[in-house]
Parts: sequence; C-alpha cells; structure tokens
Amino acid sequence: SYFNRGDYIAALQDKNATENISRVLYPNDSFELGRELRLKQEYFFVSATVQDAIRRHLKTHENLESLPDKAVFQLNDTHPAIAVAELMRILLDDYDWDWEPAWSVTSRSFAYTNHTILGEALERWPVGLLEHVLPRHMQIIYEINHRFLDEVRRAQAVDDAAIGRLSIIEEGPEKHVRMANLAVVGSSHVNGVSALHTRILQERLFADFAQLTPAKFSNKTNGITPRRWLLKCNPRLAALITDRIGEGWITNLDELRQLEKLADEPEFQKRWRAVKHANKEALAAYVKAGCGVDYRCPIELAPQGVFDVQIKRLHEYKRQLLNVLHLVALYRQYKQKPPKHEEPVTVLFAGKAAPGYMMAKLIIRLINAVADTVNNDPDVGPWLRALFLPNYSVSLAERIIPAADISEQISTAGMEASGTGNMKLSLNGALTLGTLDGANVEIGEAVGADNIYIFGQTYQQVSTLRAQGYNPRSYYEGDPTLRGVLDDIAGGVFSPRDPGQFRPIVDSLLLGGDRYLLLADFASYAEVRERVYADYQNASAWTRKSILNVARMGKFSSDNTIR
Ligand code: O9T
Repeated sequence: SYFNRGDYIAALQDKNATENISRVLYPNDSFELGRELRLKQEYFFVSATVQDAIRRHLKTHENLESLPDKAVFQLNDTHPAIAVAELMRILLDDYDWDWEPAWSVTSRSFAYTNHTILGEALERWPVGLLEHVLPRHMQIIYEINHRFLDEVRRAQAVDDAAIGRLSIIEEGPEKHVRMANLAVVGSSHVNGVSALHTRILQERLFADFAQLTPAKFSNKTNGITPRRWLLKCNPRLAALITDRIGEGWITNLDELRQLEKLADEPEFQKRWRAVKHANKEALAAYVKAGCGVDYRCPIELAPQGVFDVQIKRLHEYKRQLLNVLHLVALYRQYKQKPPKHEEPVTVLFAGKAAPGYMMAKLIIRLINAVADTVNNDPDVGPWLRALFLPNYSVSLAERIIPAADISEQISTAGMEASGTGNMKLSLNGALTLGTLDGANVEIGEAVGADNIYIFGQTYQQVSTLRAQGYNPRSYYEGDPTLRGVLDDIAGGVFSPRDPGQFRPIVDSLLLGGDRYLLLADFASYAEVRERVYADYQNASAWTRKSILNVARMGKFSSDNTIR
C-alpha cells in the first residue's frame, strides 16, 4: 500500500529495518557500544536458536522436562545471555508452565563461558532500552533477580554490599541489566578460559558468586585445532613431523612429544630450519604480490633474518605500542652503532582496529610512520625493518604464523583472558616473548623456562603497583632510553609534516596515567627482546627451543578442551 500511495521511502523502511537486524555483526572487540540494533540482533539469533532446539527436542520427546538431559546451551560470552529469559518466556507463556519447573529446566539448560574481565567489554543494557525492545523479558529478568536475591538473603550467606554486587540490576541514575550476572544465575556451570583468568574470575569479577556456589566455577583452558593450525596452514612442517613420528599427532596432539628426542639431532634440525626458511620465502612472495589486495609493499622481506611478529586485534591493553616504543629504541641504538647480527631483524605487525577506536587507529599510523623512517634510513635498513601488513584475517594469519620466529604476547598481566594466537605461533615453532598473562603462563609451564622469554610485572605486581599509586613519569625521568624514545615521538621525528600528530599517544602515557603500564614494563621488555635477538644467532640452540615448543603443545589442542 505504501508503493500504491507512491511513498517509496516508507515502503522500503520496514524492509530495511528488518533486514538490518542480521545484515552484519558489530565489529567492536572487547568493547560494548550498547546500541539498540545490537540488542535486537542478539535477541534475533537467540530466539531462532532456542525455538529450533525446542522443535527438534519435541520431535523425539514427549515434552520439555527432559530438555536439560539432552541439550545444553553453552553461552559463548554474554552476547546470547538473553536466552535465559527467552527460554523462561517460552515455557511460561507459550507452554503455560509454572515458574518453579520452568526455572528448574532453564537453569539446568545453560552454561556460561566468560571471555574477559575488561570493564569496557561487559554488557550492561539500560533497563529503559530493554523495556522498550523486550518488555516481557525485562519483567522476567526482574522476577529472576527478585527470587535469586530472596534466596540469598534467606540463606543469610552474605552482607548487604554483596547483595548489591550479586544483583542482576545495577542501581544508579540509570538502571542497567548486568548480562554477566544473568548468565551466572541462569547457568549450571561457569568457566574461565585459562588458569590465571579463572582465578581472577573467582577472586574478583565473580567473587561473591564463587562464595555462594564454588562448585559452579571451573577452568577450561582454550585450545586450538591442530588440523587448521598445523596440518593445513603449515604443510611443510606437518610433512616433516609426520615423516619422523607418523600421523597420529593429527588427532592426538600429545604424540608431538616424540619430537623431544629429535631436538638435538643435527640432520632433523637442518630440515626444521629449511622448513621455516621456505615458509618465510612464501610469506615474502605473498607480501610482494600485494597480500591479496592492492597493497604495495615498500620493502623486500629478508628470510635469512629473524621474523618477530605481533598479530592480533588492535587494543591498548595488548600493547602494540610497547612493541613500537622498543622499535624506536632499537632504531636510535642501531643508528648510533650497528648491531652484532648480520641479517636484518624484521618486525611484523597485523591487526584490525574497531572503526570508532581512535587511539587504536592512531597507533596503526605510528607503526606505519616508524616503519617508514626505519626502512628508508640507509644507516639502519640493513639491520632493522618493520612492516604493518594490511587486511588482517584468519587467512592472513595462516600465512604469517608458519613464517614466524618470535611470537609477541605482551599484554599487561591480568588483562588477556587466554589468547589463542600465542598457542598457534608456538605450535608452528615460534618462541614466545611474553608477559605472565592468560595462557602464556601455561605455555611457559608446558615448554619449560628455557624455551620461552618472559618479562614484565606479574598480575600481583600490577595490582600492588596500581594500589600504591602508579606514576608513569618516574620511569620517563629515570630512564634516558625511554625518554629519548618518547621525546622523538612527541617531537615529530616520525611525523615531520605534522609534528603534533602523535602527541595524543605520548600524552596518554605521561599525562593520561598510562592505564596499561607500558612504562613500568619497558626496561624489562627491552632487556629480554635484545637477548632474544642475540639468542637467535645461535642456530642450533634456537632450533632446539623451536622443536621443543612444538613437541610440548599437546595440552593446547582444542580436542582436549572439548573432551
Ligand atoms: C571502540 C573501542 C574502544 C573498542 C575497544 C577498548 C580496553 C579499550 C573505544 C572506542 C571505540 C576499546 O575501546 O571509543 O570501538 O572497540 C577495549 C578494551 C580498552 C581495555
């Protein structure tokens, strides 16, 4: 009828509005914008999934009482947590159940995996928005909360302050629904994704819940699939391994341990190095050909030298900026005095930034600006090169990872829940240069202290430093190397046509409080990274470490995690 009346805009509006719900996923990572369309999108996929599971259950079962015995909804983060209210709505309103049996089935039908403790990432929907989009679900959430808090009060288990923290509703000028609390209350099991992360969940984010129901909480350290992350992405290494230990590792990654006995065998080491070299040549050719896009690479990659890689989403807490600060330090140092190594060190970056994350995009600009200066300086280019590869994706990761020598895993301790890139790189023979964060801790335990490079403040030290009042300026004033680096960036050495371009980055460190403690970890990072480059010069000792990394990665197969 809109068409018939000639109102073509209105005719398309409804169609666009509905199709927009499932058109594209929000590109933010570890960050919640709180947009209405996102809530509709989450509800749309959840409702479709729950309805489908119910339809299939009723094909072979009398009723829904047996649902939790036959199916579990594993909430992969809080994004589908509205499903708890949706299943309650279906049982109460569509099937006319009473509250108690509905809650019994619902709370046994869900389990929840938490993926982050970052405040920016926690979903908190304004009550007003939920009332507008999903009024019946909001009623049900209030009732879930009321009954849960009543039970807690009756048990006299906790004090009033704890009641406020346990509540699914966050009070304040604007009330919010805490989706993580809804997921915990509505689930039979809650897990973190690494040993350290699970401990932090139990001691901090969900401390009150863990007091009430400790048995609900467990750890499931993340894993990666050996089919994609070795067999498919690194056919040369897969063939070499299979040639010596057979193909059992493909479905039982623990079998890689048989490589330990070959770690010092000169002939095997030679073949191992030849594989890594061929993988670097293949990456160099791919980059030279434009990375599958219209990219014009400004340098030739040098497969003889070390490939030091940091590939991951752009985030301040992941500290790509710490990597660049040290890159500038190396540039300044090599300019004064060429290093001992003969082949160039190549520092590779790749990763996307959320479109609204200004600081992340400015850090990409800085990486490109420093790379441009380093690569084009004839005093330094022979020993140091840097590159930010475009259009990061899983497909690009499958090309970079087999070519990597060093895996940069340098997040502020306590902030990376697990990481899986750390596992993928180690499984392909790269040595980790990292902090004691996420699954790096367990990778270190698995490969042994001699086969990993650990630096920086521990989680405990970070907590203490913050409690005492962290002063980034004291590091700037006390360390001439760090001062030189920050003064160069702030002074426009890497942005001569716009000298103030990178001022916001330096200001975030010296005036903005340095939230992620880059300056506290800089000296330790510099010391260890320079030791890594020196160690790479000893080919047989390095190759031994590389082989032992691969040999000891069995624990990180997703087959184990899933089992
Ligand atoms: C964004 C983001 C943002 C984002 C992620 C973030 C920590 C920052 C800020 C924006 C826009 C983050 O910040 O203005 O899209 O995607 C995530 C985690 C810090 C610790």
